[in-house]
Amino acid sequence: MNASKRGLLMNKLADLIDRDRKYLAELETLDNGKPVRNAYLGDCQGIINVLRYYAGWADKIHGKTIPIDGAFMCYTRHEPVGVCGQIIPWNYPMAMAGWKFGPALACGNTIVMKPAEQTPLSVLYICSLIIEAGFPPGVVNVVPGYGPTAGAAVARHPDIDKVAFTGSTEVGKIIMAAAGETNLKKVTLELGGKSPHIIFDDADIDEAVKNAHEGLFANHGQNCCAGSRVYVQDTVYDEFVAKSAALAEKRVVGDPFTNVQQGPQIDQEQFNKIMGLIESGKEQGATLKCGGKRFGTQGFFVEPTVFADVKDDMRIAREEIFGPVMQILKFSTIDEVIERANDTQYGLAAGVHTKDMKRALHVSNHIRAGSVWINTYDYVTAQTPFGGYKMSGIGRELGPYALEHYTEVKTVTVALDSKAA
Ligand code: TXE
Repeated sequence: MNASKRGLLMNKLADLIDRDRKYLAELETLDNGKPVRNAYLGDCQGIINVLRYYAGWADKIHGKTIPIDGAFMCYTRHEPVGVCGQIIPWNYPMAMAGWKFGPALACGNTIVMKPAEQTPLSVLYICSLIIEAGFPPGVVNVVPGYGPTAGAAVARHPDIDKVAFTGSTEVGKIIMAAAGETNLKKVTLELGGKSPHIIFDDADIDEAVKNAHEGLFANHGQNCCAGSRVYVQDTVYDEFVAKSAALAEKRVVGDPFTNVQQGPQIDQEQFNKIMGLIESGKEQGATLKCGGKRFGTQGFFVEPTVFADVKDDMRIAREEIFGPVMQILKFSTIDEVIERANDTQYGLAAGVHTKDMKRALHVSNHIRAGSVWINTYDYVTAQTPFGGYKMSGIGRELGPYALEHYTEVKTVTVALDSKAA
């Protein structure tokens, strides 16, 4: 179909999601456990924004004419990659579907998506909206199932040309190996993180406490760029720890269909992982400032937890917890904190709080991470690339950068009778 028609269909889909967003938000909360208000305002708006952003790109993806030597004309075509396998996680089911659908559809690809086994409902409902919007049959296919079966089939399938994966670093390696062992399908990965959030003593401390709090506790800590290593300069350390613990204690936990900030963790497995890491923090000598236990007696609720006096080699400072558990570490100098912040296998995101912009830019230049936020945290938009250095991933999602992963570039060279002027 015409490229412009693809854009219209994508906008139509965004309209339909907007029409049904109350239902979709409730479905997301039922499946995932996040507060329904967040699902409505955050996740639904997230997929709408991304679809609209890429709808605008649909008829603006094109090649170049290149002035090569000799009597030739040369141009490039940006063609779709073909069939794109997309495997997504459970922490932001709808939003992750949007990040994957948007660039793939704008570039004219077809999709085989496997949602996470914990959270297939919202994307299955969106399938009905894709039909209603008028996409041709076969363009978007959703195959729910487990990772080692349905997911592995996507990663290994010889007729799938590209696989885009968001999930754990461990499974990211399996996906990449599967592509290598089969048809060398193109691979993009968005994996885990252990992101540093650095607070200098000249920062607005109350603002920094608030940003560090949301940067970690948002989505129950189930966020790949959660600022889970909070480095605070020694001169303001005690004040920062006291205020962070006080804020965490006030966080409202409970039934996500009511007016709370935090619902249950996704499942027993994640709940056990989080509780195990909290225990390791206590055993390895971190100071528990608040939380540290199961919340209530039913379900996978975890008390918002803050650890102080955390050392770089503790498990809670090295492993992705993916839960509502904040680690606060102390530092003295800028060089020291840069070195410690970079001492991780991950490189997804980082934050810096300071009023000194030269210092902020120096830190930002030296941190090996795909996103750096200065005096804010976790501000991700449809227009801006997102992805990881090191073992946090390969490639970028969102913004124009994602389009490169969904196109093949063809160089066409034509012999002429004489050199073009
Ligand atoms: O992830 P998995 P899990 C991190 C976070 C979390 C940990 C484990 O630290 O605690 O990973 O979570 C599919 N072949 N993140 O076990 O297994 C699976 O079905 C193909 C960070 O839930 O990586 C699901 O659709 N696919 C993260 C998706 O991979 C396979 C988000 C993610 O599941 C597969 C989630 C296989 N062999 C967890 N095995 C982020 N980057 O945001 C599983 N899957």
